This record gives sequence, structure tokens and C-alpha cells, in this order.
Amino acid sequence: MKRSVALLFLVSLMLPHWATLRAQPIVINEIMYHPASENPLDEWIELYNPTATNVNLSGWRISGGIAFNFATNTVVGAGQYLVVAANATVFDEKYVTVGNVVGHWLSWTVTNVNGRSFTNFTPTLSNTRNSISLRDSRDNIVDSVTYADDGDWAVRRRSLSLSGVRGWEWFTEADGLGKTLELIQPGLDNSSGQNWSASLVAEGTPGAQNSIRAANIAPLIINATHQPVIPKSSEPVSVTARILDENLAGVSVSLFFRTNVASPPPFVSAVMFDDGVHGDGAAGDGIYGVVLPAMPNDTLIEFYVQATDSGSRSRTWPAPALNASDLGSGNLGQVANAMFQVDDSIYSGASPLYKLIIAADEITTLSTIFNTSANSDAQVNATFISVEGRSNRAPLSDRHPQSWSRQPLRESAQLSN
Ligand SMILES: [Ca+2]
Ligand SMILES: [Ca+2]
Ligand SMILES: [Ca+2]
Repeated sequence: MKRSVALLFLVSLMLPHWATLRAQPIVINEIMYHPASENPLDEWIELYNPTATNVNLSGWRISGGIAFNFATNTVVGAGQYLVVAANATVFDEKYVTVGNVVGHWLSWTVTNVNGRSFTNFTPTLSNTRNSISLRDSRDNIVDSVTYADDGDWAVRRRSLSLSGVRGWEWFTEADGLGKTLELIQPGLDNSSGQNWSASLVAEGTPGAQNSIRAANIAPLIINATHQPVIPKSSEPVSVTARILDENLAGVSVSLFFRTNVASPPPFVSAVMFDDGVHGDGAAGDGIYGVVLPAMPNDTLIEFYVQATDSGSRSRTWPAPALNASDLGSGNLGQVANAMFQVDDSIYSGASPLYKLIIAADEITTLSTIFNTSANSDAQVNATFISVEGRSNRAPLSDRHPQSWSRQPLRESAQLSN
């Protein structure tokens, strides 16, 4: 019998270097990608001009999930907003007081098959994940966002029972429950899901300041990663993360880690430095690091990074997961973390090797699925590592592993037995 289980992968992608505070003329600021109506005609994107100068969008366009060319002399005033709607007429009927709207990007065709008509809308913003790029008249990308309904764009929480097992799910009201995705701090990187959340108000804030906008937020934790990808018992392990904040001078960063066993000990913390001597690259480059001593073979380390600014605004990555009220109220806290495992075995096969690192309690859940709930789609947390075989391209030893922070983290794997 084939059994399957979906896994939540905590996997990290390298991101380009970013200045701490950005200076760009137009920002993708709000996204209605999955209207509660399920009607693509209700989709829209809001642009924001954070500068003190009007910006003329002549020759500019939006590419990616949708395609839209701005009319000549479309202007976004200093400090102002512009809504780009899938259909401006539909938008105007819904948001009667919002003025600065252009459109449309959406077309549709109706086909008749055996007496039934089907409407095909194209292009639309995906309800799960899409890229949106704003390009100027020379086709330079001014801003680009790849949003998603899971990963740091959402909150991880307990799922409903799926064939008797409650795993994890990513939840956001922006995903079809009447809210939008709003950017929180437009002065910081908007390609990080940590800088976005669901709007507080129904149907979002088109043409106006975002409901969750903040001038000073907890530091963003970008591309938390460990090296080597698969450490040996002779090798120290470096953990690094890029930190972004309005004022890095006042920021403190710590790694919390513990050995994952059936009854794991409390986390211990280690300060992460940006001084150029803690495996963190150059001093003062915004990449913080700490080097852990070599550990015995098979040691499984669970970890998260915490960053706090001078105003005590603090965040962790991975973020805390939430319990379900019927499982006991309150915050479950740091229960779905990043992981690495010491492994002295040597792989020299020709085929790629995939390694899943799963915490002890999640193994228990997985065993339940395999043993008693083979049809469950419940998801467990795992770190996924891919090692290319020797017949393929370069070995993975010099590559960074895994923890999708910018983009969401959900991949499905089919495990058969
Ligand atoms: Ca808005
Ligand atoms: Ca801050
Ligand atoms: Ca550094």
C-alpha cells in the first residue's frame, strides 16, 4: 500500500545584499491576490511612492504573474498611492471612495462545451504564490515581490484533524478570507515575508496607508543558514543570518539551539556577532554569525535566531508556531525550528541524495501517520537537504542550505513504503 505524507520543509535561499534602508522610488505595497469572492476580477495591487518627489510611470510596466503597461504620464505623487486593478470598473464599484486607480490587466474568454459555458480568466494573481515585478521604461526592475500564502507571509499553526492527525499548516487571512497582504515597513526589504502580514481591515486599504504600517519594526532575519550543510564530527558549525533594521547599531542577535532528543533540554543561547571573526564575513556588513564547536556524530541540533533592536522590538526566525484553542490555549512557541545533523557517513553515489532532518516529536507524528492514518495529509516540520550525486554538477558541499525565509516553505514530498 502506498502511503503518503506532506512535509513542511524549512529550507534557506541566498538573497542579494541589501542596504539596510532602501531608497527606491516606488514600492509594491499591498496585494489582493486571493479575494474572498474567488473572483479574479476583484484582484489588485497597490504601489506606494515613499519619496518626496512625484514619479512618472511613462513606459513602466508590471510583469510576472500578471502583465500591465502603464499609460503615458501616469503619475504617483510624492507620498501617494496608486492602485493597479485587475478591472478598474469592478474595483470602482466595490471601493467607491478610492480615487487613484488604473487598470486593467485581466481578460477572459467564454467557451461553450456541450452546452455548458466556461469562463477562463487570464492572467490572474495565483492564490498560492506569484512574482510581481515593477519595471521602468528601460526595463530595469524597480521592485519585485514573490508573495505566497505560506512561509513567513503567514503564521504556522496546528491544522484541523486530517484523518485523525493534526500536523502544521500556514494560516493567513489574506488567503481568501477577505484581507490583503500589506507591507509593514516600506523602508525595509519587501521581499521578506516577515515584512508583510494580513491587513487588519476587511478588503484591505487600497489607495491609503496600510493598516499595519509601522515606522520601526523588529529586525528582519534573512537567510538564516548553517555551514557545512552536513557537518562531520570533526567540523565546527557556523550559523549566520543577515539582519535588516532601521538602525543596526542598536541590534543584538542570538542563536538559540539545543540537541533534539525525545525529551529535549531547554534552548541555550549564543551571541551572534557582526565583527568579522565569527564566521560572519566582513565586519559591519549586516551578516551576523556564531561558530559552534564540533559535535559527536549523529547529533541533531534544533535552532532559531532571535534579533532585537534598540527599542526592544524582537523577532525570531523561524517564528513561533501557534496552538489550536481546542488543544489548549496559548502560544506553542518555538516548536518548529530549523535543524542540522552531524553525519560522518560519506556519500559517493551517482544519484542525488535527499536528506530529511526531522525532530523527535515530529517523527512520532510521522509514525502515527504511517501506522494508523495512512490517508492523512497532515504535515510535519523538516529540514530538507539535497546532495547532488557525483555524476551531476558540482557537489553541494559549498552550497548554502536551507531555510526558506523569503519564500515560503512548503514543498510536498511523497514518502512511500
Ligand atoms: Ca494600502
Ligand atoms: Ca527596528
Ligand atoms: Ca559580518
